[in-house]
Amino acid sequence: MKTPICYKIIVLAAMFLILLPAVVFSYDNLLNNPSFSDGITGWSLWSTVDEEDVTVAQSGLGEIFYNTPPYSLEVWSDAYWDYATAGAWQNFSVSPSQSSTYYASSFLRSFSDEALRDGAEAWLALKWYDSNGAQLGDAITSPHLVSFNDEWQSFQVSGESPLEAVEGRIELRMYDPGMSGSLRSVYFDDVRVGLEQPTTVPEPVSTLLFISGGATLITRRFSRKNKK
Ligand SMILES: [Ca+2]
Repeated sequence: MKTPICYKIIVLAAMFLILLPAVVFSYDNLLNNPSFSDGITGWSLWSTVDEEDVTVAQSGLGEIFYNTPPYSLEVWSDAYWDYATAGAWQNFSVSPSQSSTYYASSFLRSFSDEALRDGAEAWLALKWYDSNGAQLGDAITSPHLVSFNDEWQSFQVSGESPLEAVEGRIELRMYDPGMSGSLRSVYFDDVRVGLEQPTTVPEPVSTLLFISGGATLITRRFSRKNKK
């Protein structure tokens, strides 16, 4: 016996309702230009020493220099007389008068020929600010990349926003203790800040497969019932 049309409609409506939030959450990112496809738009760059020695710039010289085409962000240093910090930051709005957990992540890569080493390192930092622009508490930091990895590796940090916070800030940081020798550099790409933990975000494709599998089971069950 054929499956009644009303069951098909119910199954399709259920699929739509389940899939909708899954797709929305997958793309939840509070940052502007998180993959540097629009250059450094939306990002503020800083360097504590001369720009000729520490540089922060959009990079897209070739395939290995980005995680997603066509660009990434490069931070490099050859300062040898003094320590330096350099990087990029971007603010994002937080829910007012509400404490929420924010999850931040970025891919980092350091090449062996310009390796982070001997104290030169890179990491992510998450900060909170009140309505007067004053920082609330200490920065929360991700694990540090302290040597070359020669691959795009995801680094993550999460933290709860204080009740008084009106803004959060994600920083992509590099520290160089100041040493002689060849360059130290690190690349950042695909930065994300969101209210959903990246590892638990359902992927649209797998969600679709899961739902279509469930829908097949339901329709089969209905057809079986109708056959009885
Ligand atoms: Ca990119």
